Amino acid sequence: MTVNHSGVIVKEKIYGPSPYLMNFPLPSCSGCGSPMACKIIMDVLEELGVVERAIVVVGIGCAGFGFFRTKMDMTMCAHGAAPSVALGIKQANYDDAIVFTVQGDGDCAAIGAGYLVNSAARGDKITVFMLNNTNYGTTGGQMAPTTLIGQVTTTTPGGRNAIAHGYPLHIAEMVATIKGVAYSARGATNNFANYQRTRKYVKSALQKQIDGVGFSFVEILVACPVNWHLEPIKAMKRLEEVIAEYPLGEFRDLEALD
Ligand SMILES: Cc1ncc(C[n+]2csc(CCOP(=O)(O)OP(=O)(O)O)c2C)c(N)n1
Ligand code: SF4
Repeated sequence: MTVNHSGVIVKEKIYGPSPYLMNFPLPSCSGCGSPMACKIIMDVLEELGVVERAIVVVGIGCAGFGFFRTKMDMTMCAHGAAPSVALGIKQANYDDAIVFTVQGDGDCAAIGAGYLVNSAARGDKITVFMLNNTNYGTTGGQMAPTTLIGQVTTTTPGGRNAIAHGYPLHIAEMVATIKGVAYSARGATNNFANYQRTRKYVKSALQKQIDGVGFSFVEILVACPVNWHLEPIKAMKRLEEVIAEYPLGEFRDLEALD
């Protein structure tokens, strides 16, 4: 509390709803991790003071639902094409806009893999956030490239089998090998420590774009209780298994491209 110039005690806001959030319910299921990841991204944009020049490109799926109630410029685009649409917006805005995508793992790592890899190779000065819930959430829980070995999905009712269905794809590590990439990391939302760590990764990725270094990427592991057939708390716990396959950390962090 502080006293203003008229001697009146005023309360300082130390926590509360963001002025950039509209108050209406999200379409996400209870316990869905995707809005948590969106909240991290929004908080970091506010902290960096760039919300008003930020433009989000959401892919097709549940991943971007958290942005439906933000007061910022947003577009949705064809499944997988978000990095290319983001690049077009970035170029049209002469680098002034902070442009980022929010995509599911199916959108980004399956149908959108070509867009992702070539955007990274060009060193597009955009940021891609891939929310990995190890399945195609929106369409009822089919296998994605990121599905764990043994995981039951609607298209792998006996569990994913490496011989029949291939191995899980480690996107953050793969992106980190591409020369146009300034930053690549993987975070998670399963506990407070990892939430804060992810926040740091999101901030570093957006800072690379602000500094004009190159392409930046953060994979965020999130829960999908409905398609995992788990209650929300158990789904959060299951993220530990997902982390065992997909270790958290920074895989590339450059001040300038080679
Ligand atoms: C070209 C095309 N193919 C298929 C679909 C159907 N489709 C909509 S959402 C989706 C899956 C999304 O899964 P993911 O990207 O993992 O995101 P999540 O919903 O899990 O966040 C699919 C296959 C579509 N909309 N467009
Ligand atoms: S289906 Fe899964 S990813 Fe989609 S809103 Fe529900 S819990 Fe979230």
